[in-house]
Amino acid sequence: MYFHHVYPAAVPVLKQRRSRLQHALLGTPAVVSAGAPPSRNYPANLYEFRATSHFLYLVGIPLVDAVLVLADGRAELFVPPMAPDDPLWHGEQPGLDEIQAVTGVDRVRVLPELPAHVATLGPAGRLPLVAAAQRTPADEQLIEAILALRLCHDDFAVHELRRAAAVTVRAHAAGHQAARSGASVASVRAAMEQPILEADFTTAYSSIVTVRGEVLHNFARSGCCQAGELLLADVGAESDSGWASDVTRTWPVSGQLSPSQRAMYELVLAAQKAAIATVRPGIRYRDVHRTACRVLAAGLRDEGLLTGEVDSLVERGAHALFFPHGVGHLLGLDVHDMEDFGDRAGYAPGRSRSSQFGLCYLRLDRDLAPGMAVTIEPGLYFVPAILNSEALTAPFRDVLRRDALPRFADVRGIRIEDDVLVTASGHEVLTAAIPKEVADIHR
Ligand SMILES: [Mn+2]
Repeated sequence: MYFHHVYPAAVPVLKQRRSRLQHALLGTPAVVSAGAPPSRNYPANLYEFRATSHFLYLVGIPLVDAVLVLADGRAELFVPPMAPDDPLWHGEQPGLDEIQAVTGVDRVRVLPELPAHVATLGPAGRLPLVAAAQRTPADEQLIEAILALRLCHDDFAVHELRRAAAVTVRAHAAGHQAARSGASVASVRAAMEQPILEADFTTAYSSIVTVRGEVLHNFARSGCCQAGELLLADVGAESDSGWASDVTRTWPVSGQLSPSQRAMYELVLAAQKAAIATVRPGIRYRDVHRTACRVLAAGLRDEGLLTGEVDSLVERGAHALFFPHGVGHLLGLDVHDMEDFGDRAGYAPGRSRSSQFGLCYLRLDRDLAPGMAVTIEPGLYFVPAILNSEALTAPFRDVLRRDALPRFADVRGIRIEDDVLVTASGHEVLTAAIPKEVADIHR
């Protein structure tokens, strides 16, 4: 039971979040657990602790094994009792009164008192989610209330997203510097994560740093950057209060894009800018995705990789041969915010995923509203697993120009990703300070 990050300024925010949640729950109690770090093979060696996002949202600090109980308009926090040798191993521990002061809860108690307290309450909603088969109406009510609360970020959350973005700017500047011919891929990753660690932040997800960008989730970091290759870096910081950023850039190792790389890079950039330009309150996110798809399909046709009419190519999903994923997702305390709720976070009631290849990987289809944060991350990839697949390419035999593929052999994968906040009048790119124009990624 210990913590080292304290945000006294956040207490009114935390109180407001808890009271808004209780208001939405209409008297149904809620029990929200922080969780505990998993061990690495034996109990004394633990992975770094990261409290559950719902707990962080409501309590503000990561308290191992703690449980928040909201009931009858009160917030009570249950924490593990201090072990006699805790100060020996972990230093002086905060007292219950100190935890109460920094979280603003009504009362802090020790964990052994939790069962008796919960027994006095009616059926409570529980988080983290229990298995679907065990879910009660109170659990469902809590999911809906949390969703309504966390979809649109309050000012403090936006402040934290900006802090995460600011450190991510430094990480990408370091990465662009380090991505040179002969540098190991691992050293580029190290250069990018250094500013994140220096800020006492962590990465919001496992960094993807690779010269094989066509492997979408490539966590292998072996090998060296060679002149002529593109280095794709998908690296985002998580602030010390748990808020995420998620940014991808693609750089030419030599400092100059080849003509084929430049054509594809400019196309991805155009698609990204067009998609970002549509972000405003009320727009349906699937239409943001479609905007990117249309730009990409038109460009792929102009470059001789596809033939046919753009609307038809997009309708049929031909662009997905080269852009197989969705244009982005919700961003918040989780890099894919609230995906612990599955598609209930990303998909509005009554909407569900398409079965069409490409569109089936779209993680978000809500009408955007002020305070939502999303990523916009189109890409173009030459994926053997797609282009060599009879099942995936057969429907497009009439529009896919295989004869043009060899010209783009040095492209592999390009993605450009920024974090975008929906504002009352439109949008703000939180990560706009990270260069992406061709002139700025060249050196
Ligand atoms: Mn992303």
